[in-house]
Amino acid sequence: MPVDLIVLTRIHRMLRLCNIGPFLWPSAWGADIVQTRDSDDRPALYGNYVSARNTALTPFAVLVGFSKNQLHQTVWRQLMSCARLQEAQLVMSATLHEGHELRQSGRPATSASLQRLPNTATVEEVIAVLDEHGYVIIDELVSGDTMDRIVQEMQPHIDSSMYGDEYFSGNKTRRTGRLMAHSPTARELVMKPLVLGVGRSFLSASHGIQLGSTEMISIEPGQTAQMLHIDDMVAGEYPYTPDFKIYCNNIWAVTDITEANGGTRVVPGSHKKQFEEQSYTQDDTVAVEMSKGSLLIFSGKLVHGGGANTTTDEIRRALSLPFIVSWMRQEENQYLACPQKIARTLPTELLRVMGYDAIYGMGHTGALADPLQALFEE
Ligand SMILES: O=C(O)CCC(=O)C(=O)O
Ligand SMILES: [Fe+2]
Repeated sequence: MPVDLIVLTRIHRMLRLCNIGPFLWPSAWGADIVQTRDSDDRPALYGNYVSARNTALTPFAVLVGFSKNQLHQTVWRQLMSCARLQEAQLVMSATLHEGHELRQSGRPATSASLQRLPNTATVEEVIAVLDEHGYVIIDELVSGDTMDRIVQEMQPHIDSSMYGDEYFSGNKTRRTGRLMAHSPTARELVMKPLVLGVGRSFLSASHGIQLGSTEMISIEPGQTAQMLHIDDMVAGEYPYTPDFKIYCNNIWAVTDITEANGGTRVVPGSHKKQFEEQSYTQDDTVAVEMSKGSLLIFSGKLVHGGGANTTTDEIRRALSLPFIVSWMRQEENQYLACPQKIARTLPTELLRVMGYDAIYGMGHTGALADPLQALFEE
């Protein structure tokens, strides 16, 4: 059967929860789902998985439709009598919904109906659209030249970046990090008042915000669509309410971005639901098309994924510079990704956003000391 990417994401998350496989961003492992019901028509997923540590095929099973609380002893015993489940070395329960029973009604948006604002928009205007639709595009917030400069600054690092994996990061996609160390122009994007203002306002329930990571994502011809996911998943499996906002992504168009060259695909409005309540496919998505210098801002709760590059000769480049709440672990460790020798040359305001701060004491360097003191100590 064709592997449903949402199901695969969910299994991956179950595996991570159970501490199985490399405890990494979804990479370097694969799952192969062979059946969705057992012989007595009881709902279950069976399959084999491989991981970087354990390359032998390992059978696993996920019991579908039962949360841990619902998995009453009797039901458990009944299910465990099933031969296929006994075979599995791993048995997990998940509140998965089978098929696409929860598919959204109505047709997905088309690129003509995407939510866009001009570059004169205010923080309040951006937040209003972001809260309602889960994403917004700001057209041409910086010049095309700015983006060309970033590519020039990053080119040697892009050229030496590895391709990713087949399941999440993309085997025809190069991801390049450490932009704060290598690209003075990318530093300006992080500090753009509108973008910083939206990040602070969107995540205002937290005492502060910080840069979550810096990543140039170059999608090359032949790359297929990335699995659909939410970025909040980096923080774990908690049943976050829609108001518990922790992640605000900013994806800049470094080249003109089209549906054909791999524009990010989003499911408008999906940020209003718990991830577990969702069962979306690529048919529910719309591709974000935007010209070079434009910005896509979206909630960490919005279902999305990189698009397929069906062109033969265009590389889609986008720069992801998300803001996250100040108490969360950064995906890219800014204290090591940007060597201290370079960090000491950067403006204080940027260093604060990179995490050199101690808001409510979190991140202090001893007796509530300001981490900037330690940075500049000999
Ligand atoms: O490349 C894109 O358009 C999106 C990438 C993405 O969502 C991710 O890697 O988390
Ligand atoms: Fe993402």
